[in-house]
Amino acid sequence: MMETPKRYMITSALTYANGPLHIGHLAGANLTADIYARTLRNLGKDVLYVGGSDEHGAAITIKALKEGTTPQAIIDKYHKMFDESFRKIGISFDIYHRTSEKIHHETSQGFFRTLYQKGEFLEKESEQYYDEEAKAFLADRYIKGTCPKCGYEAAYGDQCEQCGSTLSPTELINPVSTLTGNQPVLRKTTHWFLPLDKYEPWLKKWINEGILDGEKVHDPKKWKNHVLGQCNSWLDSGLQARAMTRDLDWGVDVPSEVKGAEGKKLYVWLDAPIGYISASKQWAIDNNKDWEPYWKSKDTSLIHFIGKDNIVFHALIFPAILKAEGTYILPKNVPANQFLNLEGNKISTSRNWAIWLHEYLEDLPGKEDVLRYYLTRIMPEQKDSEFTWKGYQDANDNELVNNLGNFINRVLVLTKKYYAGKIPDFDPNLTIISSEGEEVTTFQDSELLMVFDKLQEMVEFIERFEFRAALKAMMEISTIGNQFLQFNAPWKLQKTDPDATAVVMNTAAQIVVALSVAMEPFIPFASAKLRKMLNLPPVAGKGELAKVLDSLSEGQLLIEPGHQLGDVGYLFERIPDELIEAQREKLQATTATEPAISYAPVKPTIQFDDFTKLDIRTATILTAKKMKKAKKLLVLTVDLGFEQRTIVSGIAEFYQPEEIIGRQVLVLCNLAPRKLRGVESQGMILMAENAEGALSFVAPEDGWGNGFSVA
Ligand code: B3M
Ligand code: ZN
Repeated sequence: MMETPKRYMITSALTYANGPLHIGHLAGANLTADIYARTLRNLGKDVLYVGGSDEHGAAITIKALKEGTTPQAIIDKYHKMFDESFRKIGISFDIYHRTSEKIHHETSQGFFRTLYQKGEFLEKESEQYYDEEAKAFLADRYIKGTCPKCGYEAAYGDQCEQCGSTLSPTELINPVSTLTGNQPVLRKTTHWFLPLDKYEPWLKKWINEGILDGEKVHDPKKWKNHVLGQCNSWLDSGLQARAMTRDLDWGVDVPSEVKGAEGKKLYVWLDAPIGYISASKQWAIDNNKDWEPYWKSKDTSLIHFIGKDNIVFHALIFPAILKAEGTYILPKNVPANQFLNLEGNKISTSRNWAIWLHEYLEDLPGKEDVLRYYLTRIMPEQKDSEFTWKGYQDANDNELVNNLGNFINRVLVLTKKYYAGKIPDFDPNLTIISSEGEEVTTFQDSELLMVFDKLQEMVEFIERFEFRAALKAMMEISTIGNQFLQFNAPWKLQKTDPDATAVVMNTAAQIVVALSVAMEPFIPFASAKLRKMLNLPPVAGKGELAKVLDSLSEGQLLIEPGHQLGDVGYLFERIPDELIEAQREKLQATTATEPAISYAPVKPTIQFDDFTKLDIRTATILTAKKMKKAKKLLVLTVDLGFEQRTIVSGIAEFYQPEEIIGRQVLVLCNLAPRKLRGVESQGMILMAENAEGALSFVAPEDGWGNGFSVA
């Protein structure tokens, strides 16, 4: 029997600090964890929720290389951005940490040391790919090639981003160095390997039966199918020892007392998940708390929220590391999400096909909850899903405005109107009509029991990581409220039966209060705004939901008659078409300015003799005019020094005749003459052509003499 957990340790995948956050990051590992953590806090549970930036690994150093700056500058820039964006969108980390902190280096080195001293590692010399020009060993993202599993041509040395397979560099077909584009050579180096093959039997039992050292520790039926599936496909193909160190100069040093440690760093997938523990330690220091029960007590429920590309690292490798260390608990669940697509395409950083969180926050201020709501509604829980701006607008207009906002607004406005903003007292024995259209006589039979059921349903869904269904349950409370108002029509009833109206309006106010708590995990900003309108303190994550559930089950009111409301306003507003159009255009435009460049393949090899057959000379353009009835052609005369020639050139779309007179160019002058629109062209001007087909002169420097050969 597993007991109910005493506390929860919740983690969101640490984001590589090598580019801004986008909606995919939110939908995968962060919004999920945040809703989960907020709900548990509202239930009065003991929760520690940590996140942070992943600041090591090739993802960082390669970005620095590309931008001509240092890894430190890169991580500082993006860590700050992440911290700000997460805060603004309301991700309620208890601490947002970073793996470049000293405490993290020490913690992860401590792990390595323990495993080393326990003799868990295999020290192995092996042949690894090496880039002779960059003088670097190539592991992980330093090497690319064709995926042996799916044929994707840009798979990394550790993982194929197309099919999600975990790879090792030697499995890649046609490997090339991402540093120089060179073909790597094999060279010997020594590393420390985690013998995953040795752990395979217990990992199998733990994953599939939830049994560890003879004890039931989790329920595999509660794990998502695709998570179990990925783990088992790995386990079935046989685990292999995996190197836990790298030859790199950016990362956590292998502890210096280890013989041969010099120049070696911890593998980023060893240090990164330990980042959750370092973050917890820092949180404990900052808050004068003890971190250890969260990581070492069997009555803690450890939950890792991640995207599907991180499954094996969190469900096999990190648990193996924790178990090898010996004093830690293993995750109770790893509820990985699938991927979120955007307007028909995969989200892609390199093609700039994304909604960047910092831009969203700037472009659509005050709409944090709309994004949270819509992302939860379409969350890729079981399969990939899709963000569209139209879907975003519809969810806002039809659900947040028309359902939730409308119900709350009607109740608050009518309370202001009929009772000067005071919750009315009522006679509980009067007859009203339920949201199901039935006449009910007692307050107890009324809506509040249905609301109680929905709240419980919502909590159960969240406990099962079914956030879409949980959100729906929350919204159904509002639907109940709307139907209840519709059936009783207090705006009419008030004229004929003010006493019955008071029952209706009091009940409706109770539903609004229940909603203000229920919506907090999903749309915390609207919840805070509503609590202000209700003149109640904000939901502070101290068991408010538990109190609401208790009160409802005991037939107690959530807000007392006579309670005075605050100022009332709208919670949500319609999103105008122009706003959606602007966002759509932005998406298309940013992509257009940074297209994926497709380079023409290199032509078959020629010999030097083939080249010397070309007679290319320097020349100056003397005259230029447009060719009649030919949009693309200019008729030029050029001075080759030894003679002048007429050349017809297809550059009219890129150059005006007057601007090119006097320009120096290169001319292929032994090309057989040919007639273009009746004019004989006696040679060809050499041009460079880019991916969009635009042309540019390639030329010697100004003032260079004419008639000289290109060699
Ligand atoms: N930084 C990969 C990612 O951002 C990696 C996750 C680490 S979690 C410990 O997708
Ligand atoms: Zn693949």
